Amino acid sequence: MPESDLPPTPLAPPDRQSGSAQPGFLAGLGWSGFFSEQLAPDEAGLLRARISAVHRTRLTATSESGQIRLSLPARASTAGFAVGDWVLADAETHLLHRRLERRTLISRRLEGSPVPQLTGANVDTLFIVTSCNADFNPARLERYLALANEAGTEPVMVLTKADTVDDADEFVRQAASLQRGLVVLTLNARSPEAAEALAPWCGSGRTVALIGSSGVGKSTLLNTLAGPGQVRPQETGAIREHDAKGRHTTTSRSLHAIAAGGWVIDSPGMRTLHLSDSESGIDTLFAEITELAPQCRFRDCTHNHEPGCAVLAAAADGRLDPDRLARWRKLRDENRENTPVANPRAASPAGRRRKR
Ligand SMILES: Nc1nc2c(ncn2[C@@H]2O[C@H](COP(=O)(O)OP(=O)(O)OP(=O)(O)O)[C@@H](O)[C@H]2O)c(=O)[nH]1
Ligand SMILES: [Mg+2]
Ligand SMILES: [Zn+2]
Repeated sequence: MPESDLPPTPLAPPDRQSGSAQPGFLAGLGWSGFFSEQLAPDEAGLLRARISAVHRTRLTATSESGQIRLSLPARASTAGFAVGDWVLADAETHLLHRRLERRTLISRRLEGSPVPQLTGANVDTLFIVTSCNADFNPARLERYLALANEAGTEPVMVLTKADTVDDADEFVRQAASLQRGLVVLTLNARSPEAAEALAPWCGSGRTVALIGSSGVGKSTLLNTLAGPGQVRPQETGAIREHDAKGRHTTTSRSLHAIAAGGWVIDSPGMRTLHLSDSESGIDTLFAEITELAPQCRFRDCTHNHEPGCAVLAAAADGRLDPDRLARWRKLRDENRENTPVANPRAASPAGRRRKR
């Protein structure tokens, strides 16, 4: 990739790119006490920068000096860096010094790859984007929710293309039933009103990441949030009419400033999400099942067949949705299968590694 290939549009509105150190700039970019506490006394003079794009051989970042390309130490790799990471660098040469510990990290294992894919770091809110059309799939949305819960980010369900249906209520009802207390919004991602609806999560210093399948309107939403009069930060692409599938228009992750003062990480459309290392995220997602478990006769009840099982009893008398129970079992089993166990001697299949 050419060296001049910085993200195509300004990462920050012009006044943020002046190069002058403005008061509050770092706080607006998401810096907080969590990060300053990590600084050693001799690191006070280093530049603090936030990664805006991760390429195979280079990192770009936004900082008080505007958008910069970080110089990497000899033989250093960009693997292990995520968009949204805070790093320290030399203020003059922009030589990378180190990455700071993350507040949150959205990551997943990819089948056949030893390195996790990092969707975003230091994210406050995950906008789970789906559309009021054939893309809407409760089982897939539950996977995204488990990912958000596990990462410690607040999930918000954003249903786009509400303008294409007569009535979005059934989509809202189904989405709201997926997790207790879940905020569900319907909107037209192309309309300026979408920015108003999303404003509570988009203020200065806040970071939002967008996930969802291709074609649901993630980049359209980002362009709307960037505000009128801005160069559109991202390309968007039409979907196939017969099955509403997108064409994978966005191909890499990137961090963008938005009009409300916050920051948005846009991502390529996700294909399949296999869960791993997500036990607590799944427990939060299926709170109605998690809460019944202590009433089972056996402490290690699997809720598959045991006598005295409170979960099976609830499913039998209609208090628990049998479809939810079936999907919970599937996710629990998949997560166990994909998650390295804490005690390597207890691991039966070869290749399992210690849980971090
Ligand atoms: N009518 C309508 N069209 C929308 C809405 N949101 C997105 N679109 C259209 O849907 C298509 C796909 O939008 P994109 O923003 O490219 O979707 P994406 O999620 O970024 O897709 P990938 O980059 O491929 O992952 C474009 O033609 C958009 O104009 C909406 O709320 N209403
Ligand atoms: Mg896109
Ligand atoms: Zn049970």
